[in-house]
Amino acid sequence: MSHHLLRHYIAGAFVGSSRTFDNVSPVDGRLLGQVCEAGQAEVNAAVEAAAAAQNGPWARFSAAQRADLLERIADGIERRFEDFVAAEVADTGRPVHQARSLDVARGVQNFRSFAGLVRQAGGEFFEMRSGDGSDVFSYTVRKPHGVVAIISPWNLPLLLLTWKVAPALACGNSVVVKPSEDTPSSATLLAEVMHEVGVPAGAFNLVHGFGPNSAGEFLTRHPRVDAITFTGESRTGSTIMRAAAEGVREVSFELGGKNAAVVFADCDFDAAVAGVLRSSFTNSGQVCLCSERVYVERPIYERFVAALKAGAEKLKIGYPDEDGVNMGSLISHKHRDKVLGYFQLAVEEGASVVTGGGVPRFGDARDKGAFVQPTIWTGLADDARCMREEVFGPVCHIAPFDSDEEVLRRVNDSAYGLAASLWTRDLGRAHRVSRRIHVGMVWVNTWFLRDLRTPFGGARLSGLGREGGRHSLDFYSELTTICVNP
Ligand code: NAD
Ligand code: 6OD
Repeated sequence: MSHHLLRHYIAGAFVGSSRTFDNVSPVDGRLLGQVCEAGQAEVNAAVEAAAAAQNGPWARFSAAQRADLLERIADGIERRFEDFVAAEVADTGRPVHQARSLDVARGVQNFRSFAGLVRQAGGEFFEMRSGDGSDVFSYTVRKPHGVVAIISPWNLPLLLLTWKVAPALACGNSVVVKPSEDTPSSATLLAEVMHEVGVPAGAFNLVHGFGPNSAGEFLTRHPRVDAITFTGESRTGSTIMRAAAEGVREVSFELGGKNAAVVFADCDFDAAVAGVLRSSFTNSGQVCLCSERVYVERPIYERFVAALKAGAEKLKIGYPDEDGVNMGSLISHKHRDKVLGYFQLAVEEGASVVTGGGVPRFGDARDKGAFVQPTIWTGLADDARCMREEVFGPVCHIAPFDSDEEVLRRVNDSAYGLAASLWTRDLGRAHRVSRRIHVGMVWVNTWFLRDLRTPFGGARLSGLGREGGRHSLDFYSELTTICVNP
């Protein structure tokens, strides 16, 4: 990608602003371009454009027309598929094959999936006999909230943004999106696609910028925003919730995790090793669903630690387009400092470093990048900070356990509650254990496999509400009950 200036998209036009910030490659520190930073004026303009669209042509789109539009957006992303891949790779340093098979593919799928759902969505209908003997019927209609603010993180930029934009538009809302300051590129391309396929002016608006005292805060505090949907850190969720309290706006939060993988002695051993390798190190551990706590039943503990170590040491770290590369850089040097801080803290807390724990040396431009080694710890106490706080890097701790009750207690002993994965051949045990884990999602003998109709979200510090399928339609619409006494 050539040196660029990424602009906002407001009221159907690309607009700049006087303040800009740098867009930097995490692979080698190269300057990719500049990004405009929205101030209060740009955020006001975006919100006003979104509100105005609720009284313009966009408001007259039927559900079927909105579904057609979503399909055209999906087609538009597919037409520029490789541009999206390049944008995602440039901002994040992830392997090109991952951007193709996961990030951009899911961007397309999110629009197609919600197009199908909104075409099928109906309301509820009830009949009753009133006191005077007449048959009364009640039914529900779905209406948009109005203006929805969408704030997204950097770890799966297009996937997580479109996961919210698609259902919000499907329900007829206007949106103002603010991508992470670290990953502005794919959101800008999405705005170009919106423009190309004729999304009515004001229905989709994009502002770039940071969180506190910048575009994110201005957006979430704006009184004309009717609902806020946010993916990111739990602490940011609390801050946004306080902003949403003013005006009692709806919120939906997908927040952090400290997810457990539980490996029972009766598992398919090789599948469990491959599965945990994926769930701990995919996207350099920067997926909210990654397993940072691994519990292995004692009879296979030593063998499992050795096998995961061997697997982690075979992972190829490098440039996004290198043959056979498995892991790219972290998102930024700032994030690497945080991850390396935990690497040091783990040692201070008594961890044995089974593998990794540092920075790989390449002897080329990648030494200026934000790489870290895939890392495995053992020996930490359950109350160590490294066992309780989300690191969000390529790291897991492995501990042995002796019984279902013991592992359930330890898995549930967390302030977070996003996801868990179980590895066992005993499906009866899997059912019994799954329902007792306090999380939003449990995978059995797999990880990250998603049917987009299922509810997605977390308990405790991991979030508020569920999105996915009809749960998204419920969040992104206001239901009105109409009761008719004929
Ligand atoms: P973050 O909370 O720092 O930032 C997320 C977004 O919020 C960014 O766009 C940022 O600019 C904005 N923001 C920051 N402060 C704000 C404020 N005060 N007001 C309004 N907006 C603000 O998170 P991150 O570092 O970008 O992402 C990583 C985190 O996201 C991890 O904790 C990860 O677990 C979590 N995450 C959760 C899920 C999930 O589905 N549960 C998915 C992906 C990531
Ligand atoms: O698959 C999804 O729909 C989803 N929301 C994934 C979240 C991943 C977190 O990093």
